[in-house]
Amino acid sequence: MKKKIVILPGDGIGKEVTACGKKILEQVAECFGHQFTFDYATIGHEAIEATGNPLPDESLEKMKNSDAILFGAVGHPKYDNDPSAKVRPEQGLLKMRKELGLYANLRPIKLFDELLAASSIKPEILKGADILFFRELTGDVYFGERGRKDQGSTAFDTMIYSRYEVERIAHKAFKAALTRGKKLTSVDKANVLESSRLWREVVQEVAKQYPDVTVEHMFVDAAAMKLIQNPRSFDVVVTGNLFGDILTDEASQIAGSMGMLASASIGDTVGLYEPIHGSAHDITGKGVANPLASILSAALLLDISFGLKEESETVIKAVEQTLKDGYRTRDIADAATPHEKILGTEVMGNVV
Ligand code: GGG
Repeated sequence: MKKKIVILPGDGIGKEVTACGKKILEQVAECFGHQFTFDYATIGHEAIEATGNPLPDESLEKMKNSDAILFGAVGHPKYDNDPSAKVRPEQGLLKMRKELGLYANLRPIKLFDELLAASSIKPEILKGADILFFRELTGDVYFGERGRKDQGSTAFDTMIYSRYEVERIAHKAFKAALTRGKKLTSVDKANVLESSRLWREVVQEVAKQYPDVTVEHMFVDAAAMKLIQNPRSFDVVVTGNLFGDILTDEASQIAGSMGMLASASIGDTVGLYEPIHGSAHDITGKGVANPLASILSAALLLDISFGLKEESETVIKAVEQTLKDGYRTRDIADAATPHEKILGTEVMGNVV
């Protein structure tokens, strides 16, 4: 198979982990006789420094003309302490999602048995937890009208959803539920928010087309609690952009670390694959970042964008074996991990 992949390392540890994800794709191409060609593009802080634009047109063009995108992360601490900054790295990420029509963000929350001890949640509550989140990605407060009034002393962001936006992600989530445990939890805040009342109404309508799927509706505050209290009660979860962003970071504790969670952003065109973690400038350049989320993102890419199920499974099994052999990056090590088995980013990637 011949495919063009755009590598979009971005900022901070994005560069370090994406190098490992790319290496895995090269290995897969070599072992299975595929021809993958790679091209690089810029985004985020790096792109602002070079061009003044967090998502240069050239990057977008390369992505539009590719078969899949492997992305790292965006962000830089200088913007965190400068709320007045007009141009920010995250704008590149939002623009990319909108321009490429990437409305469905799949975030599998899978706990490898070997990491039971790395989680802060009790093993007996956790064992066997396996959740697939669908986070809506191109609506909500991220894209609603925002601004300041009263001479800047009042700020507002608008939470906005249209029927078609809810419908299309609901269909994706229901279809996934049919291939798994046939249970779907839709998370909203319909007791308070009008946009959530529309969300619930539309999910209820779509549900009629999937009579084999059991549906429950849950308020986001209750879902946040239940995720930690009884993670095994969830199968597929569908929710909006903001709630999904927050809940999946929380759910990373089920998998042991943010460094373990991969994601796929899909829509009607090219697919984009990235770890859910950000640029983590506190550890950038130290060579300690966990590359497994990027490697598992590469596995999702092989499966979803290229339909290469065996290749994807092989990558996941390699990650599993690495963990079985006791190798850890420091975010997933525990008190029992021998010092010599705690590896840096590059070596961990090479072991996989
Ligand atoms: N790899 C994910 C990433 O770069 N996250 C940084 C970020 O700004 N995320 C906001 C979002 O996902 O909406």
